Amino acid sequence: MEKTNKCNSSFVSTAHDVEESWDDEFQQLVQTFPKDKGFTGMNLYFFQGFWCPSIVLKAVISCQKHFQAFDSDIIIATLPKCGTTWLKALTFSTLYRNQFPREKNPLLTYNPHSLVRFIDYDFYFNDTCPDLENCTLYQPRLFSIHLPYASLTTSIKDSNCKIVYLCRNPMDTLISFWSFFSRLRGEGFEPVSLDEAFEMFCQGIIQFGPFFDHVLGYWRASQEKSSKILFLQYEDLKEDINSHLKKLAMFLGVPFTEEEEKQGVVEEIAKICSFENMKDLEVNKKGVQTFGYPQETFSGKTKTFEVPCEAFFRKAKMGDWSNYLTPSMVERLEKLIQEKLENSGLTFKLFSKTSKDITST
Ligand code: PAP
Repeated sequence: MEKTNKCNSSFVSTAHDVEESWDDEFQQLVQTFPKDKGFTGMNLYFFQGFWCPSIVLKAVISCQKHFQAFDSDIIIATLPKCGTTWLKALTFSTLYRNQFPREKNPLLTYNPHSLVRFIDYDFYFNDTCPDLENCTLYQPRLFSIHLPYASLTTSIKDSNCKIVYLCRNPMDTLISFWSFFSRLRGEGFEPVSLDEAFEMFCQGIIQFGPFFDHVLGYWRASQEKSSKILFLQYEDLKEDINSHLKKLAMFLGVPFTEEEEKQGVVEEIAKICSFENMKDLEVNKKGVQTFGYPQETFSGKTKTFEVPCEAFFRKAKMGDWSNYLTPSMVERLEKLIQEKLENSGLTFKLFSKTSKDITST
């Protein structure tokens, strides 16, 4: 196992500060929610059937009260560590491709999290009711969210806005989660063992989890409303990015023209958004991503937190879990996958040397 490098981030300490800043009324409300430390160093509160990280609990409640979706909006929905950064890059580059010169894709100079902002972690982080009419640089508005389907605002569910959902097999998601937060916990926080993280993951105690509830919520909704929700899997994108980019463009209502296909636009977007390209960009090697939308429009309330951009680019390998999980962990998780996905029609590709792909029974 490689040595875990610690990197400085204000993620975990900001979560503690946010909790300290809650007023009495909110503290009282929160006391009614079950609470768990989770394995990331941030308190999780069980709220509306999912584990909400304390850092965004208030923002989530504000967003549920006030966010108004437009019919033209596009919303990227994911569980953390399932490929959010990649999907942001792909969707941004596809949707807005005719709004900037081909050789000047903003992804070359900005981290995808700056170009596609989170509704909860950014816009509602400092403001209970921000003006989001013209909050994005390009049109239509493109947002990102980690909330489970059941907790989306009714305006997202009932309007004609579109949702692109990306999931990833649970074993790689767990390892990515654990590695990310092992790096970000930083000074003053005890490292969490993989055993502990594994146990909590199996019990469903992860940010915005349980994992299977999140995935199945969007899976079932996408089965019912296929023109509203595009359900994608990380492993499928890894296996054939070009055909999935075409599918994405079609879903977004901006299909690639024959001329664009001839000119290699699809391959160009795939290449710019590839892990190999993105992790080597100066901005992603040296930059720091600030969440909490620190723009001037929200001046006066500028609580933000930072994550070094390089933390979003680790290995991007399918089946990396086989370098970490013990055979008994694998057996337990395989059983859980079978149990949870039974009769759902959903399957995960696990990609390991030892384990077969899991299919639902
Ligand atoms: P986030 O929730 O913190 O935004 P997210 O982007 O969802 O993280 O997931 C990070 C994972 O996507 C990392 O996986 P790993 O830990 O197994 O390596 C990261 O390496 C991977 N990733 C980031 N960018 C890309 C990309 N362009 N293509 C494929 N995978 C990527």
